[in-house]
Amino acid sequence: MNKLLLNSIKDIQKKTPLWFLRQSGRHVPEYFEIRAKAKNFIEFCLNKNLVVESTKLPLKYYDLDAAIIFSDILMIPWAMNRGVKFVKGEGPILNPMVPDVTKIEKKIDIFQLLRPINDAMYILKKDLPSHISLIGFAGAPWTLSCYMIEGKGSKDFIKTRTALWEAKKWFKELIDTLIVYVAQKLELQARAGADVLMIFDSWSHMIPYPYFQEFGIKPVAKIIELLRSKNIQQPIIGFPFKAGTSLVQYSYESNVDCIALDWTVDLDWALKNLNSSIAFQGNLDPSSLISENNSYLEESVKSILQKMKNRKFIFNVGHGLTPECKIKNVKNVINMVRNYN
Ligand code: 1CP
Repeated sequence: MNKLLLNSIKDIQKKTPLWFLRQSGRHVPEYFEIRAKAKNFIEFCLNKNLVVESTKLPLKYYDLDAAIIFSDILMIPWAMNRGVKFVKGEGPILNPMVPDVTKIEKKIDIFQLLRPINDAMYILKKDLPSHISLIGFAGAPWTLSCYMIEGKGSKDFIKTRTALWEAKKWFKELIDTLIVYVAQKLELQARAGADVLMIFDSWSHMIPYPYFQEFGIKPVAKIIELLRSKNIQQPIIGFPFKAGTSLVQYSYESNVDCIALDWTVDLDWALKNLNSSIAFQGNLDPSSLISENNSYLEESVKSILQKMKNRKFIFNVGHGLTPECKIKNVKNVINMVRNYN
């Protein structure tokens, strides 16, 4: 079966595929009923039936070209025994790692610990209509290290940035370990039937410029090299969130097949400056999906489609849908993209 999303990473298509980052989450009403069936968020992500149900949930409402496996980037830190918990109203909490002091766990079996993801993917592969691409994903080593060192989200990740130069040997060891585990998590999903793999570097804008190549680009290139050496050929979407001008180097050196662009990126600039051989994904501002007044939303959708006309392109938001986003606005966007010529 022809999958529009896969085709559009390889070549320019007449039609534009679309899906939405965090499409399965909290803006869909039944999400809470599904989540309530598990004891906590980690148990939710480890329950193959609940994972299947929530991955399929957005397809009940929307005509989409992809389903993203319901999971979280913090399942790798969980597997590394970092005590990951999701606390209501606070987000994720981990046992913080102390640079140069905390021992780095190197002997875990990702394939065994994350087996429910494998099992859910096998079920999804059978259940999903064949035109829909199934997306597997992982967090990039830098973003995972941010959560593991800080022990939670942060507005500036100062402890992680300091570790870059104060505990460089230890920090490199952590990143090198994460490269292996991220590649294994992606391998597991590819072998279980993922059509596309995505690497989220949600905190790439926290990397100080002199370190961007070493910790924002090289780990991604290394992960892709490891996957290709195991004959895993699925296309890779990289998402260096808000990386600004560093997107240029990332587009040439990370070896991703598609680069996801956040809502701060000027598409004219991107067309001029980024590697023209790779596909783009993005970059609608998810906040435009909140309002009753759709004029800015409609203007943005048209402008994105117009600019990306002669480009390998996947329509998406420039970051995750938020709980406030309205289902009718998402439907409006889908109609516009489907009817665009
Ligand atoms: O459509 C989907 O919802 C797909 C599943 C998915 C994905 C791709 C979830 C479920 N999380 C993620 C990735 C993820 N998790 C990222 C990368 C993408 C991004 O930047 O948004 C990050 C940074 C996380 C970490 C995370 N998970 C946070 C912290 C964010 C921060 O600002 O520090 C939080 C709050 C979560 C919980 C989570 N993960 C997923 C959902 C639906 C939720 C909300 C849990 C809930 O309230 O029920």
